[in-house]
Amino acid sequence: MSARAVRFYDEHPSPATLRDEVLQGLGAHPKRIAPKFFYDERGSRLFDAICELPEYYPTRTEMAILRGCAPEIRQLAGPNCMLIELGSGASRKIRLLLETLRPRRYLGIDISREFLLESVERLAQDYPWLEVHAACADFSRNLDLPDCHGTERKLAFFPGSTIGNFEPYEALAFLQHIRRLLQPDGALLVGVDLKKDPQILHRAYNDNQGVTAAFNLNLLERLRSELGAKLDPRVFRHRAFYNAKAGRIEMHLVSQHAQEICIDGRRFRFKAGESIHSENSYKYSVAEFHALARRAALQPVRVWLDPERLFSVHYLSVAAACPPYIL
Ligand code: AVJ
Repeated sequence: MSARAVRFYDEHPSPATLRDEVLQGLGAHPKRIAPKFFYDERGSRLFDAICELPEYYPTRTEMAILRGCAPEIRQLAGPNCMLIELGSGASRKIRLLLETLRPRRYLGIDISREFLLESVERLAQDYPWLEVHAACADFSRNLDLPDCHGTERKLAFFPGSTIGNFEPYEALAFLQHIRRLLQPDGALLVGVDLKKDPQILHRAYNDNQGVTAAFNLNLLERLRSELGAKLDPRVFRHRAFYNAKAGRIEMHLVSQHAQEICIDGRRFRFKAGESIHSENSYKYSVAEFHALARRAALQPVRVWLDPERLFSVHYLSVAAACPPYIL
């Protein structure tokens, strides 16, 4: 099969979006830039490298959970569904589901255009029986589906604890929105990182090889190459720590000394030690996430954990009652 088999919908945010959001974020107190901007092509590759790190447990743990629960998911979702993947990235996890679920249609949505295209083309080649669609979009802003669905049951897959990037109130709004898309009989399969010993969290975001640091610092390279920002990335350091009160990992780019950076003729002053807050990664207990899901009128049907209780995969359904074929 050729690459033409993929139906592609391009809603990639414009460079103006990046500029507007960055200028706004750097003008705020404290300074911040949203983590979705990590994922240019190099950032997506660095994130892939993070997923292979010994310290970064979420990816392999979620994969192991999915391998175990895929048959049950098939029972819950039934055959011939439409599988929608949010933040599909390298699309490795989805393969576990595709093989067991045998959906009719697949739609991958991601903000990283080249990366998305490459991976969905590989999917189309490897699964010739699958109708493959891809949409390049910022799903944190615009989650309207392209017009590529029929009446089949929709199963959305939101892996990797990307939901942890949202503030809890944003996560709630996001779940409410997904729920509308999945009506009337769809379900959401979502990977959520669990609260745990902060030491384990700390190691996962401060790896020995410095890949996470490179991933964080790549944001500054992006500001230079895409926005023509005048700044010296070497003046910034990666910092990640667990904020126990908020229940989240925070990543920052810390300015080592007082400086000014310049974008589009606008100057942003940094004090020594001042940072750009580049990511939050919220961690949820199972009970906390269930409460959030219920507030979005999503019904927790099943949750799977690994034996060490590092990570969780939730199956949440739109319909309040269990679908008849699993009774
Ligand atoms: C893609 C948001 C799930 O929070 O663990 C990995 C991103 N940042 N290392 C996470 C990330 C630093 C990741 N998510």
